[in-house]
Amino acid sequence: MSKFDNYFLMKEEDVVEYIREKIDLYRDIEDLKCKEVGDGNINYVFRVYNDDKSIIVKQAGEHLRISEEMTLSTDRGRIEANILKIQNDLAKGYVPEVYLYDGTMCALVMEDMIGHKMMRTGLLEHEIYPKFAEQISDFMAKTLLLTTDIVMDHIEKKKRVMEFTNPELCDITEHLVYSEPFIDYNHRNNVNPDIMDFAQRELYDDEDLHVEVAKAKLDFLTNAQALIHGDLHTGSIFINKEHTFVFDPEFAFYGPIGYDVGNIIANMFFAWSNGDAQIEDKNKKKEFCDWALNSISQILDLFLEKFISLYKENVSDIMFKSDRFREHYISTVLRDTALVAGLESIRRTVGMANVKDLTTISDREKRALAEKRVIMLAKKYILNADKFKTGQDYRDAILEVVNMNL
Ligand code: SR1
Ligand code: MG
Repeated sequence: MSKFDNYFLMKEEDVVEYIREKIDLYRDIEDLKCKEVGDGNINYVFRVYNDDKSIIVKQAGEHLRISEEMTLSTDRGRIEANILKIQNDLAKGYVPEVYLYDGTMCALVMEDMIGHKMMRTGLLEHEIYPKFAEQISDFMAKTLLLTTDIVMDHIEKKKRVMEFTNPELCDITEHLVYSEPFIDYNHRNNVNPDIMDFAQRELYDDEDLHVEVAKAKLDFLTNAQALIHGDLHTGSIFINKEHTFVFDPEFAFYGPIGYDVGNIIANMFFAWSNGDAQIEDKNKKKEFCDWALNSISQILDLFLEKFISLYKENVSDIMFKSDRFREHYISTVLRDTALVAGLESIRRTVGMANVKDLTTISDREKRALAEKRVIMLAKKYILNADKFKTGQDYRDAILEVVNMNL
């Protein structure tokens, strides 16, 4: 009999005992300490460590951290453990290694990403990551294209779709990303009062926008295109100047490729907005904002280049080998990318789960301006999604919005 034979939500002292019991390498270590280090909306993340070693335990609670009223099945850790193993096979070195998934305690034990910092935290300190565009585009091209019907045996792919059916986490996204920011039916949007009238006019009252969002929502519900991360924002990345780790894929399921790519693009513009509003030194501001803007266009262009080359090397279905079909397929991925870049931008500005990049802008007027720009840019992405085909298209749209009188 063990204390860990039945589920309970662990405290720091329990986690030390848990690691000693479950991980051989830690069994006899006396001086282990533990600290809860999670700052996400959903789970509890513990670091167990001494001077030589450290390891991470992520435990799913029945209630979400962001809201005691929201509950979720604790099975989400299984999905996370399984996708991390697949992603490590497809894109070696970009995800932490999984040591154990314990379905009873709903705990995932994994590699500590030592020497890396949560990317959003680093971006809020206006750190620059020169290798990010290259590495994240590599990660996305490999993990996304190689899990599609273009490459996989179709029977194996359907088994994967079943394994990664993730209804409760998708339900969160369907409400928080694809619905509530446009119609606040659950009354849990967080809109900065300084932009309330603007949000009313540009988001709640814009029927054309609602129709495009509805089309995108149906695509999210039905397009089982690739095994996507499902929540690929800068809080799901640990990074340093040399290396990028992607983690926290509990929202993973078979969905549109553009969902991951669009999330990254939107979040890099949040970083730009924070730098533009918060950095006082002119040269430093230019350096950081230029890097963030260049990263957006490079991520898109590098992703496209890598995706096309992987497609040509790995396409397996005879009907998908034609150049004209490939071009059509990629144009749908690019359209979805722009749509999701818009949706993520809007929901992180006015929805339930805001981002610190915007909420920590200290000057009220600057914050309102940043939020209005994000919304106007997002509407461009959504209402003209077919036009966003290259990094330059994103760069042009951003510069247009930055020069608007809002
Ligand atoms: C209720 S959870 C809110 C958000 O946090 C997660 O990271 C996802 O982005 C989700 O939408
Ligand atoms: Mg998360």
